[in-house]
Amino acid sequence: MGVGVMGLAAYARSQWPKNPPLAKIPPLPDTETPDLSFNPMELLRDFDYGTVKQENGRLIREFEVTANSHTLQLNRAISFVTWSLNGRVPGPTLRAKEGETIRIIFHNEDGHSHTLHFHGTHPDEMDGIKPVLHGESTIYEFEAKPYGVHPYHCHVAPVTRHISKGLYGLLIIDPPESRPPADEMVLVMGGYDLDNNEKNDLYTFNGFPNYYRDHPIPIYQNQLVRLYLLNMIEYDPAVTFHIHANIFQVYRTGRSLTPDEETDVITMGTAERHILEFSYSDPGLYMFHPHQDFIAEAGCMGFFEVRSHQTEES
Ligand SMILES: [Cu+2]
Repeated sequence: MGVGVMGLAAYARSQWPKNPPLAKIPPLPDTETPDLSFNPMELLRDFDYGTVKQENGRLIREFEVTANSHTLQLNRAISFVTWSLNGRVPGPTLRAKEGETIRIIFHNEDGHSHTLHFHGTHPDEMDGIKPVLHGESTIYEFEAKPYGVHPYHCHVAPVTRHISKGLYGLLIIDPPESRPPADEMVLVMGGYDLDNNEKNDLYTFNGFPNYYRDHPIPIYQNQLVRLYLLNMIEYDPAVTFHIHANIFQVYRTGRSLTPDEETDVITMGTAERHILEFSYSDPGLYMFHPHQDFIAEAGCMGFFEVRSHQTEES
């Protein structure tokens, strides 16, 4: 296509409407919590589109991801040394368009060796299984395909430990024709094994136990929500995800443009991910959580706060 004429910045803009496309986002509540290293309310709708570059006539969408250690105050009593990516757990939600060349520059500033292994398709040398030592960097470069929702994670043994300490995130590859407008957000389910006994002690959506229980996610009544949902809980072979008082459409692995099923509870093994779509017709507070209630009660719990436009605008 005529990118040279169009200009790179214009090209990059033309690839996506502002996220979330055309959806109206409620004002975020005041979630000032100085003890938090990152804000899960912002992380929820934070998509990293990288930087578009042109090299020898090729367009490359480039991302930078840095691994490090990061102490998170998980609740009033418990702080825990995580392994983070760009200072957060989960790592950044990378986003590209199917068919683009993407380049991920990975820096390892942590004391242990780590990698980034991407799901999706790519040549073996880009598979992210060769450890990147402390202080070193590597480049993963491949064509973004197929469209869908793909997890990435560290693949250094013991992988369960490297994942459960926080080294994971999502790569969203958008289909050639964008999905319809929606309030788009990411929820990643994770577990923390605090005492190294290969059992999870706390569970989370987006890094902090019970964050969205204590700070419900504002959404608008009658507006489509598109949820990119990933299960990265290690040690428990599978969990479910359930939303209250509603039914959602499931696009399994994000690999279709029409729903595969509708339900209100979906079972997901470790690394399984889907797109769920729904909207609420009545304002109120609605819970979401895995239906393994011991997991929900150990931190994997949240609420949607459904607001009416009228209330908001009056
Ligand atoms: Cu690792």
